[in-house]
Amino acid sequence: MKLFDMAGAPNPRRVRVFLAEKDIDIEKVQIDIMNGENLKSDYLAINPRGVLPTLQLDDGSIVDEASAICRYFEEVKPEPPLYGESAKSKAVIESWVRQIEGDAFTPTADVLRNTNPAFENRSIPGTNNTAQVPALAERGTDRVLAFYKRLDRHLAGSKYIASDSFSAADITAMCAIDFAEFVGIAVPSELTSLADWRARMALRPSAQA
Ligand SMILES: N[C@@H](CCC(=O)N[C@@H](CS)C(=O)NCC(=O)O)C(=O)O
Repeated sequence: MKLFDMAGAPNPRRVRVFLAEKDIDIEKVQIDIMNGENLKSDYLAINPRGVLPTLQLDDGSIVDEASAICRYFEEVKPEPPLYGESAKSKAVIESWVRQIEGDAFTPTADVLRNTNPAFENRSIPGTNNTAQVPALAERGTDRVLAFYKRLDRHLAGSKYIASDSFSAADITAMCAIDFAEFVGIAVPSELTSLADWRARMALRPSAQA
């Protein structure tokens, strides 16, 4: 089994943090998105979408999408549970993972990919040869900041995002917010519940993954 990964890339990091929390060690193959290695034929033969992360199982089959890969490992090694145990906690964690992907990850990627010259004609991840649309960057920042306000209100008095314990929702949000900061979207100082939660997450050893 191998994980196609790129150190520093935010979606692969979600899987690395998840594996660290589960104490699972697997082979990792580095693919450099910045020099377009993910769009070359060797990698496209593994994942025709040209995106990372990708998990290749021992039978050669592949799983992409960070959350789907994490769910595979949740099944293989259920402890500690990171996608919930009860019907309710599973549903709530899934809901938050999807919200964080849609309201933080995707709009942050829109900011980076529609402004940075390195992503000229690569405004959508993978093999899509798509021109940049600068207006999407402005919309992306607004969407992330609106989400931060909502998340801050939600976190007031809560230790974790989606359940009584640390979950895949916390991992997804930590990676999304660190990515947004890298792109230049800071957490506004008045959002103290979000900042406190973030500081606690950063103390977990898995945050270094
Ligand atoms: N929804 C996907 C997003 C995957 C994605 O966009 N990955 C980025 C790296 S963080 C990528 O592969 N980019 C390829 C490119 O820029 O061409 C997931 O959760 O895995």
